[in-house]
Amino acid sequence: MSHRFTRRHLVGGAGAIAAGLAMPPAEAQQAASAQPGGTPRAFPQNFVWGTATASYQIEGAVDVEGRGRSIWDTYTRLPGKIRDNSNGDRAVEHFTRYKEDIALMKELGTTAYRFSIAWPRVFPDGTGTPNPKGLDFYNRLIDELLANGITPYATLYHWDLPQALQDRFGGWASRETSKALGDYAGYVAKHITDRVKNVFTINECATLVDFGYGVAPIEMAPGIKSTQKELNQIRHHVALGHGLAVQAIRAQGRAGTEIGVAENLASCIPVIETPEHIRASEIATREMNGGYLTVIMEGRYTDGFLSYAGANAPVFTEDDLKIIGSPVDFLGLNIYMPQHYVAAPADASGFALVPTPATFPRMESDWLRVGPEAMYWAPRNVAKLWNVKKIFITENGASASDKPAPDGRIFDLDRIMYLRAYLTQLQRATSEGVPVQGYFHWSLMDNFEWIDGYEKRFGLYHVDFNTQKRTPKLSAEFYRKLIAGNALV
Ligand code: GBH
Repeated sequence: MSHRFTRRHLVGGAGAIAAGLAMPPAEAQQAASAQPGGTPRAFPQNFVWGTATASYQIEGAVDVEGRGRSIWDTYTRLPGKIRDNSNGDRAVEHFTRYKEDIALMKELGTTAYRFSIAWPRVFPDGTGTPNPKGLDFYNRLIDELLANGITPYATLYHWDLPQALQDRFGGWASRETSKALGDYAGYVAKHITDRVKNVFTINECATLVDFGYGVAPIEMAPGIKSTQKELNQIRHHVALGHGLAVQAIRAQGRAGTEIGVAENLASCIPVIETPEHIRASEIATREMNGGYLTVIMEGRYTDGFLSYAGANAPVFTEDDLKIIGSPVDFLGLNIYMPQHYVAAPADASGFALVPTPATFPRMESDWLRVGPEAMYWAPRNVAKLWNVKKIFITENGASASDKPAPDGRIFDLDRIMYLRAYLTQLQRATSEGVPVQGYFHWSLMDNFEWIDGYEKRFGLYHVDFNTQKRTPKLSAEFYRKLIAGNALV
């Protein structure tokens, strides 16, 4: 049999045929219609479509306008910690290129943007006197977003803790840091909630604790190894910091400001969708998130959490629990993968965790298992357990090799596969009434991926880290089409 495909048929190569993949400008947009003969695949009206980023991963400009040092400035200097020995000094120069980046958001058709504020820009010493220029950049950013019809969603703490707090208090090992987060949150709320109506306190309590202070071989800043006892106390301080921030924003922000946390929850998926496994996945969701979401939503640690911790349980007061349980307006869920597959147990323990087979599919990052149904079960279980009325998917996305074709275009078919599969499950959730009101794709553009440096790319836009040129990947086109029709494509 002869080879039917020649170079002529390869999109992106020299002499390629166009194959309809020209990434056309906005006027070519067409509203996607419901699928012929099938389920309508639309999202709810007014569904919020956005992208997400974080300060240290994109801004650069680490020593301008009075910014203090963060634990990531320190950590990236330690030999061998970052895969390519890089750091966020330059990152993707968003600090100076923010207008260009907002134009990309507009090109996608997004109407919302989740960014984080660098605490050490605002309080270079963590506490005390605010830097008068600390919020200038964010004010420019917010104003430019609003001028472009993009609603800002601000995260106060996405891991760039002021180094001063690490030096003075050991970071989250002390409740002084929880109090400092509250003070910082109140100050920021006072200055931005005239224009920013949606605020997230902390990004991924679980990640910053487990990898920053944990016993896991993989670590993140500040890279401290703690005992289980210390770790539970650190967990408690982070949850307390969230609660203090909620209270400070309520006290100092404009009335009507909506607040939540953005948590990388332990998503728990029923192994098979039968009533007994589904019930087990609900119980597991509550217990496996005992340190953050559950205590935040219930204002108490579960018996399971406390008995599992035993002598290593955190020391806390009733008042702490009241603060942690301060009512929130919504929950943000960062959903990348299925953390646990759960089955009904043979005994009375409520749930059993089923080990993940080695052949489970993954994206480019080793940890990133592809389990689209996490996007259904996580919000569904959270809404059911705590009667949550408003959920945002604050992050979802995937790393891919993203090698440009000879003509420079990037056909990230694997990212599109991932996205379509996850968004199909999200649409399943919204069509059943799970109250997800928006989705923020991680990430707008390639950026500094923490310990992976610049070696893992999560963007809808490819960034050439030498020239800083942004190029839309095919997934940007996919997302743009989906947003235009507010339905799966
Ligand atoms: C998010 O975390 C972060 O909020 C964001 O800043 C980041 O860029 C994005 O994901 C992509 O990574 O021990 O094998 O699990 C997602 C949760 C938890 C995933 C820590 C990576 C470390 C490797 N992350 N985890 S592993």
